Amino acid sequence: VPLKTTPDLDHTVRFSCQRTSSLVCPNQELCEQLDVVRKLRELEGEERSSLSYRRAVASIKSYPRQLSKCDREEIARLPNIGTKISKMVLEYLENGNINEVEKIKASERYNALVLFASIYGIGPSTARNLYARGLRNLRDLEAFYEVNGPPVEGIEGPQSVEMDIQIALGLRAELAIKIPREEVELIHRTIMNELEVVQPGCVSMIVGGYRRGKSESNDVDIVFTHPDASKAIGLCTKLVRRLHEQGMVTHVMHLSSFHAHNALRTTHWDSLEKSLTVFRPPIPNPTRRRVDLIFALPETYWTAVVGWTGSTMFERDLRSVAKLQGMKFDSSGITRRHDSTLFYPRTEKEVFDMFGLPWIDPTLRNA
Ligand code: TTP
Ligand code: MN
Ligand code: MN
Ligand code: MN
Repeated sequence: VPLKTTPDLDHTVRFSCQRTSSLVCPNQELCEQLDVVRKLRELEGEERSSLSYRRAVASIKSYPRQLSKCDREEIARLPNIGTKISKMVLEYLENGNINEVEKIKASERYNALVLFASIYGIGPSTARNLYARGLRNLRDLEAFYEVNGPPVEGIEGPQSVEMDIQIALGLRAELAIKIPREEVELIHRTIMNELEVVQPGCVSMIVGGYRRGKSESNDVDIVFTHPDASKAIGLCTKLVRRLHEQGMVTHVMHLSSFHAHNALRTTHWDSLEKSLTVFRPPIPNPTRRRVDLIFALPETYWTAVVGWTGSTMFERDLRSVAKLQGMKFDSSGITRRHDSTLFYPRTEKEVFDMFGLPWIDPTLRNA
């Protein structure tokens, strides 16, 4: 029986993990406009400013009705919106656009940085460096990284960030095509069938944007575990090898195994075993897809599910709420800071209960 989100959650609470945020909100276009500024600030490396916009957008996302220019008081009551951004909100409500946003969207620098950073492996600072070297478009990028066609297949994993970028750039046109829900489900079933061969009895869940209700995804995110911990360790590598042998995984962008991170927490696996892959569905005329495979030990399954369902903003605020309570939340578990006690919730709801948060349905975590 699906759990029901607490009705009428207060939209003025501080953290997005305490509120509901639907996929599309009544003030969608306003959110998209402000998000342009957020994105520019992020690309320019202005972390604090970018976070202010991210928080403001998230606040508006939770507002239940369409705002109008008469709603000054309502806007003032929204959390995380200061003078500057509230002026922009009013400008939008009065004119239907925001001057600063129009200027950003028209700028060559912004468009080039957005394009560069859309390639896996290129972050904001690399994007700025490329721009400073005079690069402006895809052809410039391909020439710079010496990409002329699809990358050589193999699952050894890239030896350098440059190789990651070469793979992502070589497959850019294909990987830019969005994945409809039915295909996400088909890919999940296909992978589970192969996993059953490698290790019978695994359980899994499709997470990420799909679970938040997106009609089209940029990739497929799947969290796996096996009820028997001894059978869960090392599975990721085995599965990826099997999928490669079957001609389904053509590239691995990143592979990491379980590893103890902090000497103080030697019993705890800080990092989940995961593989970020390029997957070729076994269908006629396949389009290659990005598929993220995340393996959790059984006790960390539910924190992995919550951590990989997102959204990024929801996760960030979940970590903030945990921190205020002297706890640390991440996908691989919950830790009490003062004595490093580990907590392993046995359901997804228990993760929320642990922090005194109301249950928020995955489709309402689109902060
Ligand atoms: P993504 O797959 O990057 O994003 P998404 O599924 O929300 O949307 P789409 O793929 O359609 O663009 O990340 C999935 C979730 O996993 C994200 O919401 C937060 C979490 N996550 C991490 O915890 N760590 C990471 O390094 C990444 C990339 C994501
Ligand atoms: Mn995703
Ligand atoms: Mn993404
Ligand atoms: Mn992903």
